[in-house]
Amino acid sequence: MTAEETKRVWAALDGFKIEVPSWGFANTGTRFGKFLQPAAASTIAQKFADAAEVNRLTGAAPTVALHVLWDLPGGLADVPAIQALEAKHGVKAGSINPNLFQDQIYKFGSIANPSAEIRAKAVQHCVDSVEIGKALGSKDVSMWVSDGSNYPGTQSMRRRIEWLQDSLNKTHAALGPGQRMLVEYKPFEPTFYHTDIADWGMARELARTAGPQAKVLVDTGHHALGTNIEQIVTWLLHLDALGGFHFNDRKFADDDLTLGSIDPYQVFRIFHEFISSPASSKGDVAFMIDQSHNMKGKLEAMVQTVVTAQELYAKAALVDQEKLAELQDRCELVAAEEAFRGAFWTDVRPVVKEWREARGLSVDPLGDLHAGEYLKTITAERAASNAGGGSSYA
Ligand code: PSV
Ligand code: MN
Ligand code: MN
Repeated sequence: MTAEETKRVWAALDGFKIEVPSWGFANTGTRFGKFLQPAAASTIAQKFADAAEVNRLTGAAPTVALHVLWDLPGGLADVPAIQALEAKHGVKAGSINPNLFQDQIYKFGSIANPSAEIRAKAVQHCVDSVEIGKALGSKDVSMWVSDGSNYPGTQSMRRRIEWLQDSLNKTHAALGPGQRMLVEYKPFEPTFYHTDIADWGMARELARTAGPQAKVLVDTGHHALGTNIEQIVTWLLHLDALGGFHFNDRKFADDDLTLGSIDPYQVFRIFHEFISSPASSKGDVAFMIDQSHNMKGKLEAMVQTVVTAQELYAKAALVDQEKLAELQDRCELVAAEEAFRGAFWTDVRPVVKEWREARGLSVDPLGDLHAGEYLKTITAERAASNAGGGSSYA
């Protein structure tokens, strides 16, 4: 690796931050049940402590995404407790995630429900989430709207567009000056016939009509298989409409597996589109993790994902943009492809290690997690409360 390349990778790593989700430290399951882990976090205090350990080991995860219903069940009244945890652990609250899918009233939808009364309740929850964000000084409210329908003809997709727009406009109107509303999309699940915000075009249009502080959130697991996600990312960057990512990996659907476990080349390609776009369009894009698969140890999985993200970002930073552009212009296909994936094939682990050393970080985050006291301590402390055993069928 040349000195210039090393410099580029170090600069990229210095600027690379990725948010961890509070729910990624907790026991989660599938439709079929939960397999409990002895070290999984149950309380928000435990989730903050785990997030702080990930940040200590990697130096790249200074914020933790919060899910309102799970982490602040008391709403605004819970803010002082969160602030105390921020002060104690040195990691900050990140994006605020309203919960629009769990309450019984949301059986037929939340902010796009045919009932004006239920829509109003859902919007109030979103506005409350905005207020929590304001109180915590956190920038993003991430809107994952699970609304949709399961059978053709049972709902008016057209009228639901109007309800969605109205609800998102109201939420946007509540935002403070530094805040943003991120609109996430997903083609399926929990509903299977139609989803109200099914793709990036719908999310972009809803964000555009809601106002200038609304942007699109791309979750890598929320696409049909084969979709060219990096092209969507490029379009959103071009439109100055990209607000952030939920990174994870999947084989089939929204599997929420650890980043790069199935297709690291795709993550590299996404990072490359980000890195190679003009500074003006990518100034404010939030990198977040949305993973919650339940087989790997939660903390190990999170450290593994952050480390993988750093390594893939370093690889993307290695691409010689000038050279690549010249080869593309001359349509030298094989040379261009090799210049591109040559960066992907490069083993960046030594240079990332050097960077970790120079920054006073752990040079082997996963190894240190295993060797250190933290994981042992929380495993012993939490084992009893995690020993209940999940039901076979949820
Ligand atoms: C459900 O699909 C989901 O995974 C969405 O991606 C949200 O971002 C996440 O849950 C948290 O609500
Ligand atoms: Mn997501
Ligand atoms: Mn998802």
